[in-house]
Amino acid sequence: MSNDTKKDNILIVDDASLNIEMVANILRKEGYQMFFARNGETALGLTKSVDFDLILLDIVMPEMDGYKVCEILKQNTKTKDVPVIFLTAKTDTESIVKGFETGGVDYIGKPFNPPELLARVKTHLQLRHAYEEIKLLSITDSLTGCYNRSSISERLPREIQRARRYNRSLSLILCDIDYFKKVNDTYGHQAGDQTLKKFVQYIQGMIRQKIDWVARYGGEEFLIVLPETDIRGAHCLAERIRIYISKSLIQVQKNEIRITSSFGVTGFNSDTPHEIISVENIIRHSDKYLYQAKKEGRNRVKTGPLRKTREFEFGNFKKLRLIKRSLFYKFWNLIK
Ligand code: GH3
Ligand code: MG
Repeated sequence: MSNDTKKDNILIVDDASLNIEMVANILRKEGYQMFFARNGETALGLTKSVDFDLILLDIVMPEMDGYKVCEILKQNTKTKDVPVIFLTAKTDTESIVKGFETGGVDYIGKPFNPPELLARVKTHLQLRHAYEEIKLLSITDSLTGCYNRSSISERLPREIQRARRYNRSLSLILCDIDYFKKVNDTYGHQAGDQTLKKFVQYIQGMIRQKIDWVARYGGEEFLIVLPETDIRGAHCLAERIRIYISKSLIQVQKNEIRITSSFGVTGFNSDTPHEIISVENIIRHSDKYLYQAKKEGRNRVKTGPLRKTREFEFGNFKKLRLIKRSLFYKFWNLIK
């Protein structure tokens, strides 16, 4: 099982109810949550409402055989990673190879050998959970637990495309902790890390679970994506987060750290011309508004709509400051 609270969901598909019963009897003792289907269509229907961890699939069934069911499962994003083990009396090489080719991970020969069936099921569940963990790690920021930068490029285009296609609104908040360098300098890097973690926890606690999401954009810069939200709503949320953060005392060891943060908010709705809705434009605008918030004194929210922009109008606010800094050092070296 993946953890103590969640039972693994196993789907058993076989047109012979006796076979279903035999498999269920073998697996029942392990405490799995079991679901049954007597044909491919019912099985595919069940996958729409239940998240399965493993599917045991008979090959020879009337109408839709197991190969076909497996092919359909592998074409669907929701089910493509669910391991399928074929239950089959056909153990000739050709049938076995065909099973692997359609996306099966293993096969169990009929008549069933209970210890073997159980061992194969357990092994594939373990592999499935290891795979899920690796997948999760690859999209998560290890320090704060929110999405990492690379998952922005994976998720954001999809999110924007969906909103654009269905004429829905979507907003983006880019936020950055003010004078964060001072936190590190005053309390140490570890305290800085704890502060970052807390900052994300506060944000996570204020957004809609499973709809909105947060990703680490850079060091102490985070992106909040708000589907189905216009910029007025996003502005209100950013303002609420800003106030909450500025009033909170972050307890790290014996220190109480107070921080403020700045926010750049933008987004689009059904009235926004489609040609200006793009990942680059929306990020560029949130960056521009964040830059304004910083320039006007920090600890504030700056919001504006998406506009048609020319490339040179905006730069990344971090980059601009780095350029400023390096120019300063060059100048300093000259006059030294
Ligand atoms: P501003 O108000 O202009 O944003 O000032 P700032 O000091 O927050 O910005 P600056 O870009 O000058 O410094 C950001 C600092 O964030 C410097 C960097 O060491 C720190 N930082 C980035 N990532 C991490 C991290 O993972 N942990 C810790 N502790 N510090 C980090
Ligand atoms: Mg900062």
